[in-house]
Amino acid sequence: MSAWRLIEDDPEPGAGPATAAGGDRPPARAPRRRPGARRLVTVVALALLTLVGAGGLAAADDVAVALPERPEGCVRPDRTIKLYAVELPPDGTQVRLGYGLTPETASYPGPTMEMTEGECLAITLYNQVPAATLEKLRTDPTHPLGVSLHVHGVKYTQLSDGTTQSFSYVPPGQSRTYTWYAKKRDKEKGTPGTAGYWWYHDHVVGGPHGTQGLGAGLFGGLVVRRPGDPRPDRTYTTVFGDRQSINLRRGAAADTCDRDNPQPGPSCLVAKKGERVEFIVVGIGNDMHTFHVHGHSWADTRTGAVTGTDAQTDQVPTIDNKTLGPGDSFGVQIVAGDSVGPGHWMVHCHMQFHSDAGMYTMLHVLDENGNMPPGGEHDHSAAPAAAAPAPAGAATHQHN
Ligand SMILES: [Cu+2]
Repeated sequence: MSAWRLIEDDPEPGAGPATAAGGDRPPARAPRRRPGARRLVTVVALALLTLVGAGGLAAADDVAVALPERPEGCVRPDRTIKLYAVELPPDGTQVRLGYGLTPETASYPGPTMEMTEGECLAITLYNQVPAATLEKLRTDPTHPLGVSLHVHGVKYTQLSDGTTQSFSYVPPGQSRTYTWYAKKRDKEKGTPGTAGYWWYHDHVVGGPHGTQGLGAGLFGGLVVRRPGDPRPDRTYTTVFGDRQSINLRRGAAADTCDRDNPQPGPSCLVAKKGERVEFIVVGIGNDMHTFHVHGHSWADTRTGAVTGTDAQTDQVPTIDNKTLGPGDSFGVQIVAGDSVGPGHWMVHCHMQFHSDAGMYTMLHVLDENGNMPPGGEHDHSAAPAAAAPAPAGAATHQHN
């Protein structure tokens, strides 16, 4: 009875006559056992089940439009964004990919997305990564070539899932529009809102889970706010990953701030004293990490801020270190240099063998005028990843 059973019953090639499901396959989907073809059947079968479940048998002719394009509550997008997936200059032999609001500004992490609860966002993703590059990253020769946009935390329909299993990916040279909906809390149903700190990533490059796309840089942060949430002056996305990496960098490469003219970016965390600095913290890969900032602490609430009486705020822990597993994300807001002043404040994973291997960077807190006071110099020479023996070209960057 189950649609899944239908797929599992599909015989091996040459094992017997084609099932009804097999006979439905378009000829263009050959060879027969190609995973995509099986998935098409799954999608159609699920759509049929959905119709049946909804008492919609009379609408059998409309199977093709059974899946909604947008989540309930999103009548039409409030805003549209163009996003490009491109190949970046390689790091040694390591392929690098990035998302950008323009092809020229692509980076890893990709641009930070910001939404407000109740908002519906349409993002058109243009795949400009050469097919040859995607082929190089492919771990299974039958896996389709493409990139995608898969998001955590907000609502989307299956058409915006960003997987090969649901055909919601983008082949080379093509584009696709994904719709995200930042649902509000529904007090009647008792369902929560989507305000919080999330992330988005590829789910297709290399294999069905996008492991190669993630390792190459196709990820970015998302924050969903509620009206009235405290607004940060600066937002940084820090993605903690395998090989002791922060944003796929480690040791000296994780902190490339120009001492005289620091430009905020993925490898330069800088703020002036008194600015509210927001971190979107994300875990990728296979390892556990912790997020720790020297000299600063925060309330472990959705926004990092506390309001209310002392008795109420005593219910909220104040922390300066938080555990992060693969796929987890959370947000932190601190006031830079609050009561501790300017300086070079370390941001690192507190698993000791990770920090020892270079899993650290710096939050450079300047004074109110944007200068680092005398005496604030710090020593770059202690970068152990550069000092320790390492494979050629692997001294400071993550390599898969
Ligand atoms: Cu770690």
